[in-house]
Amino acid sequence: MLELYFSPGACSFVPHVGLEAIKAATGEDFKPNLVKLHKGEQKTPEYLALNPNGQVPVLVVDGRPLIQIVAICDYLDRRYPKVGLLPTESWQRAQALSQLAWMNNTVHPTFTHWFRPYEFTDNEAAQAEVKRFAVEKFRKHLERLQEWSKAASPYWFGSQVSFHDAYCFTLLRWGGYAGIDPDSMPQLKAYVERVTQAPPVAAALERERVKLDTYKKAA
Ligand SMILES: N[C@@H](CCC(=O)N[C@@H](CS)C(=O)NCC(=O)O)C(=O)O
Repeated sequence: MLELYFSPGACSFVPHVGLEAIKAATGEDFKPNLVKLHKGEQKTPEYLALNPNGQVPVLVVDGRPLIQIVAICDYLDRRYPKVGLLPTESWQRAQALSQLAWMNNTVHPTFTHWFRPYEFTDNEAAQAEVKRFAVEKFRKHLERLQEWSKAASPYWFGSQVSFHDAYCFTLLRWGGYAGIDPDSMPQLKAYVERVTQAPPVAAALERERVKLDTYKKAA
């Protein structure tokens, strides 16, 4: 039995899409467990017993918790190899995990510097500077994703939508909150819009009730 602890719009969208793809391809269902991050549900003793980092996502497999997106994605792909979530050839697979790791350990934390600058310094003036600096770095990371996304046909790995597609959606969507106009990345935006049409992504979006467009144009 598989369970996913997730929060709408958070990085847990990445395994959420993977689980929907597995459900569509194999019929194996999962139990979605909503975690309200804004209410601090990720810091309760019960939740910390699942993930001592107090974060989503957590994948629970027959009662055993697995944390960290890269590990969760690797596990799901190995458990359901026929779904084709990650390449099987050794070099291509290593490259795929390298890209996923970079999204998770670099692009994502750069956004966290903008979103939660108080996690990095308790000096309020320094927090404003951290935010300013982070958003420019984040834009550069999105530009690299845009370059990579040009090879997506129609998705990152071809016909099967996967984790990388879901991460690109999440990161471009977060950029809107930070004031990055998705129209300034037209190829990345067109690719991500295509991704939202894939049935596993549409199913996860419907459950999370989130939309790509978070950018507020200046009046
Ligand atoms: N490296 C972690 C990142 C997880 C993460 O940053 N989760 C965020 C949501 S995107 C979270 O739960 N934040 C709530 C908090 O830190 O209180 C992973 O791959 O699981």
